[in-house]
Amino acid sequence: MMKHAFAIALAGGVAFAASAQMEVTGTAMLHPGTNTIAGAALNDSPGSSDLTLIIQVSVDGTVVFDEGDPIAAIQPMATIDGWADEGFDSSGWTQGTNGVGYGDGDDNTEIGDGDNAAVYMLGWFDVGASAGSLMIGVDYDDGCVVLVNGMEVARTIGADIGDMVDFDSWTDQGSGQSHEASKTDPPTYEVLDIPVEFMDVTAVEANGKLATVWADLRK
Ligand SMILES: [Ca+2]
Ligand SMILES: [Ca+2]
Ligand SMILES: [Ca+2]
Repeated sequence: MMKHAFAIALAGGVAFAASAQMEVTGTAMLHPGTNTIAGAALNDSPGSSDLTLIIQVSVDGTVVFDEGDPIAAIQPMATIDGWADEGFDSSGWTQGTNGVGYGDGDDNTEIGDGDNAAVYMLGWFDVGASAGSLMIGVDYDDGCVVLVNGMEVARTIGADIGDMVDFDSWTDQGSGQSHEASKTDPPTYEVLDIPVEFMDVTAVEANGKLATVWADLRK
């Protein structure tokens, strides 16, 4: 029910908040078929009483991933290589629904605690024969990093997150960063307009092609 209610609100152009504490950090490499959205929910410092990450994805103005959609989640206790990549095996993770965290009564999948910095969430959305725009909305406490098909596209500003988000990426390691989730129903998202590069390849061959493209860009 919540999902449908929000779709209507979205069509009316409400329930959006301009991004206040987020920045775009990369280009989304989209392809036809199933694409992977990954989010790291990050606490500010040990003992934090709450954690939240809810993600919404819109492609060409249509919501394709929303609160309540299936996700896999984990509270990482060590580095997990490639956790945000397409095809990553998350079958051993908690299977739940978007979003994740604990405290404040705003988490569909309750996971995590104040002794640990991060909770990872993996979800999936379908793209058709083309994709020109990608809007990603996040409602979060205290910080987050968002990746599409394994590449980072957005993160919280002014936080002490390293170059690569990791299991111990507390957002306040001196910066003082903290941020409250909206706790509204439906969520109030901070929305980011993510640059898109569309590759007309099938999901089966996408992994290798995307890796090749990004390796070239980094030269
Ligand atoms: Ca917190
Ligand atoms: Ca929460
Ligand atoms: Ca808080």
